[in-house]
Amino acid sequence: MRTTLTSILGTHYPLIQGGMAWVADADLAAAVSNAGGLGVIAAGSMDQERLRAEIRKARSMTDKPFGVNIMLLSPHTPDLAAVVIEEKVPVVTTGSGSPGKYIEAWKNAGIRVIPVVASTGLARRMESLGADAVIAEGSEAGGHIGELTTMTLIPQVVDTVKIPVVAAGGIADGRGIAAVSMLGASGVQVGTRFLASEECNIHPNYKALVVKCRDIDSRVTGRSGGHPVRCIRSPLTREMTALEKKGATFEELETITIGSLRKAVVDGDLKHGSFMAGQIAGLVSRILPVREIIEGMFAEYERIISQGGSMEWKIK
Ligand code: TUI
Repeated sequence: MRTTLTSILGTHYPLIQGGMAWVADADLAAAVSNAGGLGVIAAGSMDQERLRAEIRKARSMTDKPFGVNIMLLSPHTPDLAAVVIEEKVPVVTTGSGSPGKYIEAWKNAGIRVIPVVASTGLARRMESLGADAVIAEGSEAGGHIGELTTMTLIPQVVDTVKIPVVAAGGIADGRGIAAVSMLGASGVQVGTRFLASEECNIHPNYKALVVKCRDIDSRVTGRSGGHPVRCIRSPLTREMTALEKKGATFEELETITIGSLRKAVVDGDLKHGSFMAGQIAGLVSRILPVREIIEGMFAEYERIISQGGSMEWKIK
């Protein structure tokens, strides 16, 4: 494929892997890049030396471009922002805030900057500061989410900015790619689908939960503290919901959420872990190699659009 986004990214497919904190390491990023997407190392759980090591490891595993995701709530953000420049990372994605103060330095270093936005306002701001594209992420997504759904956010962002819009939230197969292409998206970001990949290093308990969870098994907690987070329902989400109903303070909530993503990813702790995943996890039923996931998605997309994407495509 050759599209505006593939030329910005230097990839075969217009696909970016979600920058999932604690999850997306060099192994996953290199696998996605080798399969023709843009693999992304998530710096959210790392300090600068750990990030540098992961970048160098990914370089040893692929000669294709890959990116780094900077999660802006991280206390290490200023140091991590410098590492991507020092290590000459070709693409940076960001999440959970505005990367405004870093964009100029990244652009001066020749880095392609693609922030995640959850509103038209931030999309417009990012375009005016020189972002190469934006990832518009709907609230179907896993982890930290905004208010608007993918279906409503994408067309509004597409009408707000001239730069390419990458759709995220709820996309895990070729139907999802076809759908957001109709809304004007120039590409997709996929996270949850890669949780159930062979190359993803999360604990087997986490993968098993993603594979077995149903459409209705997703919960959003943390709204009271201003950082809503979507996870697969668990004893932790139940406790969070109960505490929030009682009007618990941010500090009270923090005592059970601190370290909970690590407990899910590293320890597979079914009681205390937060198993972040998008609503589309209900559709994910098989652990596959990354290459099969990506090739399968785009083969299905091609099949749909070759029939004109008509409303009858499924009906024989
Ligand atoms: O960042 C994500 N997803 C994440 S980050 C993460 S680690 C974490 N864990 C617990 C609490 C908070 C974070 C897990 N999942 N997705 C991208 C994303 N960005 N979603 C929503 C946003 C966002 C929201 C508000 C971006 C900007 C924003 O406002 C910025 C502004 O200044 O307007």
